[in-house]
Amino acid sequence: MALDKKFIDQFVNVTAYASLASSYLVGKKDKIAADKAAVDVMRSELNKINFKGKIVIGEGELDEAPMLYIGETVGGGKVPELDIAVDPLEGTNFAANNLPGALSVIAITEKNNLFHAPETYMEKISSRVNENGVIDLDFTVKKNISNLSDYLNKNPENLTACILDRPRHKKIIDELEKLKVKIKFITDGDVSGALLVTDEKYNVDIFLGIGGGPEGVLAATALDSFNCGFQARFLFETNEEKFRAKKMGIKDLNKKYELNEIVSGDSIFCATGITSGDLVTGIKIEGNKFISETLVTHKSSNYKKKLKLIKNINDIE
Ligand code: VTB
Repeated sequence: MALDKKFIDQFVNVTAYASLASSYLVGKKDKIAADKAAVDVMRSELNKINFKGKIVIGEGELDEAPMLYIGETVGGGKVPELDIAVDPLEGTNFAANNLPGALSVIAITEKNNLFHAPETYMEKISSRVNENGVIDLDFTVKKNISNLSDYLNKNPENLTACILDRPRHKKIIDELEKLKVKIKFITDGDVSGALLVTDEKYNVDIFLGIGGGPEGVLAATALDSFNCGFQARFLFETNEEKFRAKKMGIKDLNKKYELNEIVSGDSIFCATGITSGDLVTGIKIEGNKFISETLVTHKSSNYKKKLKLIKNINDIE
């Protein structure tokens, strides 16, 4: 079954209002307050929508987060039953320091169609290629770049790879440099990083590296609508992480996940800009009005759009 189109505007409102709430705390050097503002509003907006949602990716486990915790039920109705992944403030550093790229993100599928990702690191790879055997998490960087170069008919020196700037990526970065691939380093925010492959205008051909698992699931939802390729593998550092993963039902901790094992069926994805970044522009306030921009996808209707909303701040209950 497809998700009703009426949900598109309703979920856009959720991330737009959460972004507005967080935008008042931009540049205040307080990550926790900026996150809390987005969480509170996201939760109350979700509860105004007529559906029964289960948070499968949220602010943490019940013992870690009082709101939008994993397993929490949201929504003001009994049907339809949907799974929800949220990242009310993706890029808390960006918001706290008034840097580009802070987003409010949500992904929705029908019940049991969204992966319940544990709060661990995830090795990820995304590109515009959606065919088996071209880009693969198990290939070397060299092989992936050479395949991508053939596939896109571009020399490696004309390819751009996006990666989080972290010491853990030294080997990948050294390899990319050796191959003369251009690198777009991001300091945070790999939901946006992974999505820069969705349109040639962003000038990113491949995204790779290790970031958050929950962020990977969110990005995968949008990548699915853009018909892009994505693969992932969780990385567990501690025994506690392994234990939690097993408790969540993950049997093979080293499994490589294909996109359709992370998200299946119909989906809606919304990412609203809090501060302006590569993907969307941030919240602007003009007098009584606020302007937001949201990247929205709805898989079954092939809807992919950047929606600008202009709303009266006083109209928000
Ligand atoms: C990752 C990434 C996120 O934080 O979770 C990162 O997926 C934290 O990574 O997009 P480090 O532990 O290396 O700092 C973000 O960049 C922002 O939430």
